[in-house]
Amino acid sequence: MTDKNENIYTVISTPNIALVKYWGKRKPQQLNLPNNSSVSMTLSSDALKTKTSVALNPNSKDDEVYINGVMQQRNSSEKTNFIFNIIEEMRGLSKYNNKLLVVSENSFPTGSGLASSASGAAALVFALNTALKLNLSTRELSIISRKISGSACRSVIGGFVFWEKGLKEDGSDSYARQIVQTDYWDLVDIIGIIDSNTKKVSSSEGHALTSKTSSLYKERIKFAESNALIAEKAIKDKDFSTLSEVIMRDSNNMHATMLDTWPPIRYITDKSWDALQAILELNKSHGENIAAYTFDAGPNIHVITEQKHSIEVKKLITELLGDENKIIFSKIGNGPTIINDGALIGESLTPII
Ligand code: 2P0
Repeated sequence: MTDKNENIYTVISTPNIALVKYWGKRKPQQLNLPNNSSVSMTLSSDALKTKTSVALNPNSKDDEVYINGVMQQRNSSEKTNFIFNIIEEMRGLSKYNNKLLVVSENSFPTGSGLASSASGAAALVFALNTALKLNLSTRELSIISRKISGSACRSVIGGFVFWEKGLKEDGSDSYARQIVQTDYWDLVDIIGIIDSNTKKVSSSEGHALTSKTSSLYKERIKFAESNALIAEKAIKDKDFSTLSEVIMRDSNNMHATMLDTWPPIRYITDKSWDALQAILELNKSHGENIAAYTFDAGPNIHVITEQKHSIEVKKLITELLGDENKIIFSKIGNGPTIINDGALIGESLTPII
């Protein structure tokens, strides 16, 4: 399909992996304002990506949103409402008064702890910005995408990223900024898929439950805030020894508060733990840290390492999982990319359009 349509704008965006994690929200919770700052690496688009097209749709009665081929109904979930609200908010900033069609597809399972919402929200906000000719700054796009999904505010920027927690109730000082750009340091993320099924407790539920019930959580906020600052410096210094320890301990700490939640939440499985142990053993055998494990709200292991160690790490995780197809290899990415400003639309999207 090669029809040219001047009214279709397509953006490719990617997830990010948090090296220091966001877990728990301050009030007002619907703005996805974090209790602590966090640090991430934006992933490259050859690994995991979301492709989102926005079409100006003047003859339609209503805005239409399709995610992975499924038409989204307003009010069907909190997340869907956020999406429709953001469309309205961004249209309100523009000169365009008619309806929009949004088609979004992930190259990876949604809701499995692989940050599909971060990637999707960043792509949507970028595509709307382009389609509606808003010319918003990266900071403004970060703030808007945060309202759909907190971690999305980090995916609008490439390279290494710091999300300032901010203090204001309106969220105007809670946005992501770049620490250093993509090619500053050649770290990679080797992801071992331990389970790609949808998680039982969504991140949104988890954020709320942990901050409300975990007795360890107050300490977590202080620990994570200090970790974010240490990680930022270690990245600027390319100090893998310091960064790797912060990454592993911050992940441990977040999962400890999850276990301390009532009723308890456990995202990592026995197999995740085996993989964690294998990374500790690997570091021990080298006499220094050459790799750091981290787990998000899911069982899949992310191993951060320098490119020079990536073959050894990949081999280890492949042996552990017994299947090369369960490994996703990602470099650091540049953030959202506009792929066809008014040009062609990809084949996979055409049937729905
Ligand atoms: C993070 N996670 O920093 C942490 C680590 C999961 C564990 O951000 O409710 O999907 O949309 O703001 O962003 C997942 O939470 O939650 C997350 P909402 P989000 O990446």
